[in-house]
Amino acid sequence: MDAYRAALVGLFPELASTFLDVGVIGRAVREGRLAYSHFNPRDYATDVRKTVDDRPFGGGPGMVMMVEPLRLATRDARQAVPQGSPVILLSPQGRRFDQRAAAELAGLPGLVLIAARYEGVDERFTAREVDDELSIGDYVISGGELAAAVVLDAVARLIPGVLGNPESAASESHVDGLLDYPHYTRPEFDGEDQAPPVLLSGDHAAVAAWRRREALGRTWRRRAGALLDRELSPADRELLASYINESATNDNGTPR
Ligand code: 9D3
Repeated sequence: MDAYRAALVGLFPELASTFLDVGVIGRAVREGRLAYSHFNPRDYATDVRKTVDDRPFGGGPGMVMMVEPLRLATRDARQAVPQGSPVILLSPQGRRFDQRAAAELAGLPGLVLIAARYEGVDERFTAREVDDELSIGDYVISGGELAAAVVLDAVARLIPGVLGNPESAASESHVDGLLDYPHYTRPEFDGEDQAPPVLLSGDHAAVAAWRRREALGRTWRRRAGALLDRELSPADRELLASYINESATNDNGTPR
């Protein structure tokens, strides 16, 4: 299988590498399933000072990334990825990145990720060179590198063979729109609390039902609306009804 190829464009190459060279993604890189390279606009600046930013036309705070160093870096980055790889700008104005977007990107042969600093990039660059803009959420971070690492990490996990166990990719939280169930490990009693007895019962069907019920219940409680968008099976409906009913009554079964 050919490696999934990512090219990162940005001023701080070491930032993304910190995350991509360790853990399961690091192993994928070492095993040749994921290849990534970096293109620094600073290396393409044409003046002796290596300038990559300038003041915004029209005035206002901050600086804007100039077209030319970005364009030259991005054109080299394109050459480093297969035909059909999209050029994506990480931007607070982008459409929201989620598990569905990760799956779509993982179905392509590669991608170019552009990380900006300062207030953003000259719109003429975006208009001519960028296929899509993605945001990782509605909060402000200091630049696109962290967002690029988030996107590439989420995408890389979905490349075949990256997660040792194919079941892991399928059961990943959010893949089926539900939050994960709670996890417990030894000791059974931690000095304060007991682990749920059902998990120690050896009854695999009961464990599966308990976990499904917890996943449905947490999603209902923590992600209002997420369950409205989906059709629940009769079994799931029953599990969720039991969770909701239990959360509305005390241990005597009387309403709270
Ligand atoms: C005052 C306007 N700000 C835009 C909301 C300025 C600004 C803040 C932070 C401009 C750029 C940035 C740097 N952020 C990113 O490059 C970024 C980002 C983010 O801040 N949040 C969520 N997703 C992303 S993707 C790239």
